[in-house]
Amino acid sequence: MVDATYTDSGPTIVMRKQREYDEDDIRTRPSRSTKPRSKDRPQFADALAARVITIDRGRVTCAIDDGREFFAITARELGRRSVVVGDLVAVVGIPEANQAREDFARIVRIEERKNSLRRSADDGSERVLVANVDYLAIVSATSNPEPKHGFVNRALVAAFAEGITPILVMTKSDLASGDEFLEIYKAMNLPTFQLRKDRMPSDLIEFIRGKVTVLIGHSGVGKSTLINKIVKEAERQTGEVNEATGKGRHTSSSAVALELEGEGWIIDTPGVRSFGLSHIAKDDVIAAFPDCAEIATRCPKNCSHNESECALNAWVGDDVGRQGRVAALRQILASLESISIK
Ligand SMILES: Nc1nc2c(ncn2[C@@H]2O[C@H](COP(=O)(O)OP(=O)(O)OP(=O)(O)O)[C@@H](O)[C@H]2O)c(=O)[nH]1
Ligand SMILES: [Mg+2]
Ligand SMILES: [Zn+2]
Repeated sequence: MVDATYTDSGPTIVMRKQREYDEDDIRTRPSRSTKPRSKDRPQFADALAARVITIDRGRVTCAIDDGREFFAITARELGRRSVVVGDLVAVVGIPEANQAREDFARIVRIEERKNSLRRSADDGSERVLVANVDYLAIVSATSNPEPKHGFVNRALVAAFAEGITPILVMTKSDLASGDEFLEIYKAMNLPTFQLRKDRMPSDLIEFIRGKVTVLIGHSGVGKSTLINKIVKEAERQTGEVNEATGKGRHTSSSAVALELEGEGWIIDTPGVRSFGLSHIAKDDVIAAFPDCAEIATRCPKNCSHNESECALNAWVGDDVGRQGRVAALRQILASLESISIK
């Protein structure tokens, strides 16, 4: 069993004598002596609801409603199940404020996830980035680094597949206009925000209030810069974009959930290099375009939806709105295909 002490310069992990923790290890619960344990009492009836707000090199930090944050380990009972940022959990043994953190709180239950944002790696493995989000903010910069449709499209698919509402966020509007890049998404009527760091993102703040929003995007697009404007005490580190390569420096190294003023959460994530989707099927994408999906039921079997026999062709006709949506659908399907080919 590993124990840890905490100093200003970070945790010092010390190996202690081999033993398992049990409930008696939790010395931080004052009600212990007044509430005798009964065999009939459901296990962990006194567990509190918490949210996983960050995981840094395996170290899990949770928060509870009163604002307290603390380190936690997953209880033995959970076996190999692991938590991700955004998980809602039940914990026991939460340290009191100002108490030495010599024991970890224990996560005794992971609540069922309403969704989880996942991406697949080249080796076919799947990684859950975050769980239980309402909005996926897909962040691109107008330039430095250049915006990429492939990335936005794949992120859109990932959001649709999990029933998460995507938001398009374009940063660095002071450097160039994002209009041209955003044109193809117009017909999808997605919430779209064009921002610059010298202005307050008031509309976005208003929009995400009370919700859980995760920002994803390439390194250097300005996710942490944006979060610092939205959450006053965030103090997220930001990094210059490399002038020679136009790429970010992967400044943020782990996902962190920060509480919004009032209600809601915003999650900063490390810049992603790619967004693998081999776990997502074509039908998930089409389902995100309900009107197209209905028409596509008349397509020939195994239609790619980008061929002359495709039923969408006749349906589109001269309707500009339909044209836009089918074009967006086809572009997203193409992005899906280009990376799911093994
Ligand atoms: N001109 C301009 N620069 C910006 C804007 N937003 C962010 N930047 C700059 O872009 C650089 C990268 O910003 P970060 O916030 O670190 O980017 P990030 O997306 O968090 O990057 P990673 O943590 O590496 O994924 C910094 O130098 C910011 O000052 C903006 O609206 N306009
Ligand atoms: Mg960052
Ligand atoms: Zn078709």
